[in-house]
Amino acid sequence: MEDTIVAISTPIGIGGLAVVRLSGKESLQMADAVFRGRKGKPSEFKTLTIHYGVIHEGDFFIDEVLLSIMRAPHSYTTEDVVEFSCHGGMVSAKRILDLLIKNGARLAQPGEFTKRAFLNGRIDLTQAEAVLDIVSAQTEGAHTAAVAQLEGHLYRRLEKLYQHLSNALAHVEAHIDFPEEDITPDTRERLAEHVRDAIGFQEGLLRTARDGRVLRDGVRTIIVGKPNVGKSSLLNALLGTDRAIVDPQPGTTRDTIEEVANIEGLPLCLMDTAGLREAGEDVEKEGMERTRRHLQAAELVLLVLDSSKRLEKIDRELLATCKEKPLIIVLNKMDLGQIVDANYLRDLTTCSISLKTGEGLDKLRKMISIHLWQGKSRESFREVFINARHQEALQRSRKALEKTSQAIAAKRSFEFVAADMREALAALGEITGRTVTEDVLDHIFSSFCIGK
Ligand SMILES: Nc1nc2c(ncn2[C@@H]2O[C@H](COP(=O)(O)OP(=O)(O)OP(=O)(O)O)[C@@H](O)[C@H]2O)c(=O)[nH]1
Ligand SMILES: [Mg+2]
Repeated sequence: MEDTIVAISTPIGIGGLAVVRLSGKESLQMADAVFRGRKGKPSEFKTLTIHYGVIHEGDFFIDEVLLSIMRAPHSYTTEDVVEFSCHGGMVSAKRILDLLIKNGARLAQPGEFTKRAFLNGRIDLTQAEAVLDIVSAQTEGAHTAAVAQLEGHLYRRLEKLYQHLSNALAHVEAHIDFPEEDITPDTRERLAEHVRDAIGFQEGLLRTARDGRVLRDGVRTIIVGKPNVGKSSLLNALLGTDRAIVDPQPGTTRDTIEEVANIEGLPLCLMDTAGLREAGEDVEKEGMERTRRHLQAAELVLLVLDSSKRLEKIDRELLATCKEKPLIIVLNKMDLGQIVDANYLRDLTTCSISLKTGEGLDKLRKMISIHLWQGKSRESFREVFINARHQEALQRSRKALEKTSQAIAAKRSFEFVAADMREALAALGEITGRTVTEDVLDHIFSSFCIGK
């Protein structure tokens, strides 16, 4: 990491402030070249201090800034870091960036600051991923979980497991190296127990994958029903905005609308669809086809029925289709009376609401949140939740440990046992970044934005 990197760390657009971040050996000298303050030069400033001044190119004044100095090793990357807080908008930050590049800095790649923090040993890979989770979090739940991961909750659990297994491996290797020493009869037994404990530990982590997906990606939820039953009204009510057009005319929604709603701190990826009816014009048919396709991919279905009317054939058909999915039946328009055939819906999860008066909406939110989070409290957001990459590596590691178990039980030689254990450890090491290839790193950091 010889070169000094620079990037704009705030989104480009109209706003009060923007931040340009510079990291590397030459940061302070480069700041000296472009910054003019009342007293002193950046290379003389103490660490963790802020300084008012201007950025200039020769006699040409570019912008007023506040300079933050973070000297190595106590900085985001552990290198010398200088941050320029300048005016927001499209131009100020860009001109400072260009000026620093002119002075020898290199434009940072996506995620390169965080990658340096990892390569310099300040954080592990799960913490680097947590940074990405924090900036892409859409709800409080996702954010809280990401912050806990950045604090090292997941890292510490994985390290404990890693240490436990590598201690066991050290014993096995000692037996391989000194075969003349007697293997006490309980050696295999104790080893088998250690491996079983480790598998149990892995399974505990693997069980968090589903909730991790809910927090990070949300649950794909589709709103379906006949035309005019109140699907778009439901979307708007759950979002808390007038996103979709609501109209007394049936067939209002033609295109699918997708938005993320926040249900008690959890993200729900909501999709409003065209109303389904039996036959119709070609345009409508296309809408219905699309709805059916989306229905297939959905993880939760909100089927809206008009509770003031009797069920029609299309309602029954929809019920039959949706029953295969996690389903909540929303009996809307309860303000107009309850005529719907309740007996027919007996064994299903239903919720009576009126989107006109707002009655029942809180209860529906609660029902959805129970589906998403099984009624656990908000405290649980701080627990450990693995992501898809962790899950894949953990599954590989568990497989290797199962092989280890079998090798021990079959009384195979310790060489075989050790080989399986090393495989399990290598897969575990990939999660925290102990043993990681350049490809994996590139893959992780390429999904970051520039400036992170
Ligand atoms: N009385 C009453 N009217 C409602 C209620 N919910 C929605 N409506 C009305 O029903 C009509 C249709 O609502 P939408 O939300 O557009 O229904 P939709 O299912 O999206 O309709 P399409 O997009 O045409 O399929 C509108 O006039 C709403 O104001 C309710 O709970 N009670
Ligand atoms: Mg609609």
